Amino acid sequence: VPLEETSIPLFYGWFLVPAVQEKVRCTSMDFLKTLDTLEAFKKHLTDFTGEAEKEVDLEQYFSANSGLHCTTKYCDYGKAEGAKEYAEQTVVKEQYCSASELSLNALFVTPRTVGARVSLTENQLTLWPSDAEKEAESLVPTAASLPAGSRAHVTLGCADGVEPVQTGYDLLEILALQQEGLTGELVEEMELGSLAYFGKGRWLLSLREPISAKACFSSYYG
Ligand code: ACK
Repeated sequence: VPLEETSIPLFYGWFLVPAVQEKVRCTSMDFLKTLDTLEAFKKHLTDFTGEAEKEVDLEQYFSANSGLHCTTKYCDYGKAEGAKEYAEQTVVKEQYCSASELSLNALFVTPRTVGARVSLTENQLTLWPSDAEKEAESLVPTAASLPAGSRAHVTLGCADGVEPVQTGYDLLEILALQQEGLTGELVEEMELGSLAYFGKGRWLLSLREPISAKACFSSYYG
């Protein structure tokens, strides 16, 4: 295989610096620990367990993700659509290895994934693939009508047998509901922010204070 064909990574993204990973992981643990003790959560427990009276320990339910990052472009070593074009963009080359502050403004939980929503700056959006939301259309029909960057997230954990790619779909699903005018059922003001329930086990915690996460734009080869 010629070198140039092997030089495209598995994915590009912003990689949180180690100290920030620790902070984000702790915040996420705190949230999960509290969420599964809330009466409102227990009321909708069957979303997670399928059975009425079973309990769930959310910290156990999700396997924590390591190497926290926000994917910009999944390339699959060049096999993904548009991978080569993305890698060749001047902005990608210019910003490669540069530091950036990601703003995490919400945490969300579904029976499949737990993640943090990332709100991208205009400069960060220059690295965002134009078809990232549209690509999710088969799973989230209205995804393409959401603003660019809507899918941006950090996967914090996945349930058994669930792939991390699901986290972005779960986020888009919640945002699509919001776009339709649903605000979610306001459940509770928590220390971290306000918690809303969107049905089918979908929970969104809008953070009172967004987490500013230092990250490096780079790539992962695996
Ligand atoms: O949590 P993530 O954003 O979801 O980070 C991982 C990373 O690439 C390595 O697997 C993401 N990923 C996997 N498949 C896709 C895909 N088809 N489209 C977008 N992102 C993907 C995954």
